[in-house]
Amino acid sequence: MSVQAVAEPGPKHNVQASRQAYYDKISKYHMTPLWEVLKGLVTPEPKTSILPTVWKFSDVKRLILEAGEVISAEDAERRVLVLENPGMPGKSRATNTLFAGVQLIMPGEIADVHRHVSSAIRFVLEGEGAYTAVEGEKSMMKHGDFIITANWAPHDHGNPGKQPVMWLDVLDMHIVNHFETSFGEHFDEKMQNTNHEDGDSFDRFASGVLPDGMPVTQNRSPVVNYPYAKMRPILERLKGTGDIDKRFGARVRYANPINGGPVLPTMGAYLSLFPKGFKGEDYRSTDATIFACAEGKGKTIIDGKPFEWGVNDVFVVPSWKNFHHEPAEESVLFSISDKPAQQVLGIWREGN
Ligand code: 1HN
Repeated sequence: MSVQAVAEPGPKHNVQASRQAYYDKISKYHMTPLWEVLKGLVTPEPKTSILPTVWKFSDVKRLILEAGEVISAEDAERRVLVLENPGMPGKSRATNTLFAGVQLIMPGEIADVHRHVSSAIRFVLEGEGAYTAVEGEKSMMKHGDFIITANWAPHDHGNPGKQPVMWLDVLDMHIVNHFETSFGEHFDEKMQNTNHEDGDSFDRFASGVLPDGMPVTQNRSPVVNYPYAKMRPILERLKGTGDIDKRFGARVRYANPINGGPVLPTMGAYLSLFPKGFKGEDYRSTDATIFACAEGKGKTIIDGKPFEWGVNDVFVVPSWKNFHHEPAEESVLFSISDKPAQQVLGIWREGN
């Protein structure tokens, strides 16, 4: 039996040259070889360009108050300083999926009513006397309040008070834009009619009863404002009974009171209290997370490096980086991420 000789492969450069010629040829037909790009597409672990970053409120406040002198809320439409992750400059991203910014509204100003497909949340930083109007409720904003503006909900802001008011805006805009599903529109009037007073939706939907006959299928919370004054004593109760997670402290999850699910399908948020002396255990998860400090001061060790924070500072922990919190005194941190979106898609993971 004669054995056919196997052709010796040619010199390496010949192989490479002939492959390259082949790649050049197929590129004219808008094709490319998977074997050359596979390692960048399916990585053994999540890869991210997002860098751990802290925005100090002392800087944010000084600079946004300066913006108050160069542009009105009306001219700006929304007077917001975008918190840009230095790992993705020019992309208006705090994380790969979430927009974050700090908004200022000066006494006497209004920010006109509009709506868009992106859902937004506000976490109030400093100042009192301003309101946000969402779906007919005029909600007063106070430090630590967590306010949601769901997909397509008309919203406008105003400040009939005497102080500049600043808050953190987080939007799921980069998720919406990833799907190429962004719509937005303005209204003829500047402000929406509000016939629901401050606190209406919280009392109506988050008091252990629901308006009779209400459908219980809504995938986002009907509550507009989760006031800090109502959340803070709950953290105190958890602390009092020792319900303190080794990683997250005494933590509540902001919930949709209809079904216990997340407040929005795309974004979920928590409020954590860390007692004095708490030293967190390492944790990581695939949802890059934006934190804001409501009370206290301390540091978070991210990927082995310390990031210091104090009241109203905002910081980001990228996807799948180990981190733990080390408060220097009793502290409260708010956090928000795209965890609900990842979970519903079945791609969320955690570890340590
Ligand atoms: C927006 O509508 C608001 O309504 C804030 O206050 C920030 C960032 C991007 C796009 C729309 C608001 C925003 C935004």
